[in-house]
Amino acid sequence: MAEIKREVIEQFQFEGTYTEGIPYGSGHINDTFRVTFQEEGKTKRYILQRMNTQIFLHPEELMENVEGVTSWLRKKIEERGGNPDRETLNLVPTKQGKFFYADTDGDYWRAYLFIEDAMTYDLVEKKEDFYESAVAFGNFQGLLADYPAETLHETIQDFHNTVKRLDTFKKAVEADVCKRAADVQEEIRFVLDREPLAHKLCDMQAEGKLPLRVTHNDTKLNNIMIDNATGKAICVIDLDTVMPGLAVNDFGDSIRFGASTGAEDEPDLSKVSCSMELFELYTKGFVEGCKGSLTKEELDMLPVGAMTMTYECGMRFLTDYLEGDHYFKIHREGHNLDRCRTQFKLVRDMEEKWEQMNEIVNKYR
Ligand code: A2G
Repeated sequence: MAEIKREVIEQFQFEGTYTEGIPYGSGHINDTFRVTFQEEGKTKRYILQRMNTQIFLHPEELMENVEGVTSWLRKKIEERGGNPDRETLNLVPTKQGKFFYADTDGDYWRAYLFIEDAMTYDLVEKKEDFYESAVAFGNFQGLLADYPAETLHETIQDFHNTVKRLDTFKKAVEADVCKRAADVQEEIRFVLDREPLAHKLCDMQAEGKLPLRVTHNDTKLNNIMIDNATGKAICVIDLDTVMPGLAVNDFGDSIRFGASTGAEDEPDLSKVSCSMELFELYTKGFVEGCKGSLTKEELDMLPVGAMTMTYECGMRFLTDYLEGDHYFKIHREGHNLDRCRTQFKLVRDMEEKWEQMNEIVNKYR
């Protein structure tokens, strides 16, 4: 984790005198801090992030996306009488009026208003929270339905191109730079046995059977802020991967993360399964939130989206494990392997519950 630099603090239009900066949240990609300022007895807090430019190779383009999308959301939220300071992320500009600062070491930083009296959750604590998050992600798609998607930059090329992910995985197995492949033969076989799954949605997209939409691409429960007082989902966060994509993948990633009965890195796999109760709650909320905008094919493919995203994510964790853990931040030895195993346990569980998943989707379409 990087340190906050004085130089950085001084660049942004923060109000008051800097008193504290602490690491914040459980993100795997950027370094996130909550910074506190005091002015005339009043406390102001902000989120300050050092962007991961190993992963996001074009931070200027990424910030153009974030600026475009957050100002669009602000306008839409104002129009419907909401509170844009709480219902969308709001960038804090630098003193030069830019939305990021490149420091003297070449690190890129950005800042947001901190949303007070709201939290994110890594695990579903109350079932309503998960339903709320579904409505929020559905809504997010709805609010951005007429956003000019072609103006968005692809912040990570082929982010959810599962076929390319599989290709990268195979290369990692072959190269085996850390000599770890021998110990994970079962997991490698698991991926290879399901090759057709990697192709399903990519093929449909190529054939024009699934429309390209503005998507979030990282729709985990913990990317939604829930208001402490009302229990309502108020704000979608982490907009780094907002780009054109498939709605079913946004749906699928939420199920992967939030409908699991265990944490993403739970080492005890007996605690990990895909809860059909949570799957149903999310399906209901998401379909409602999208307000009739999903096509027949998209609705048909919701369960495939769930399975594909889970499979892809497990494969990405395994690739990173094989390559020496350079992508996802790890906090213990074998962390990426534990994460991979939870994902594959979920895929297996979904395979067993396949019929039920399809019945649930049919109930809400
Ligand atoms: O970890 C990150 O948020 C990833 N984001 C996301 O794709 C998913 O793999 C997740 C798993 O918890 C990026 O790679 C940008």
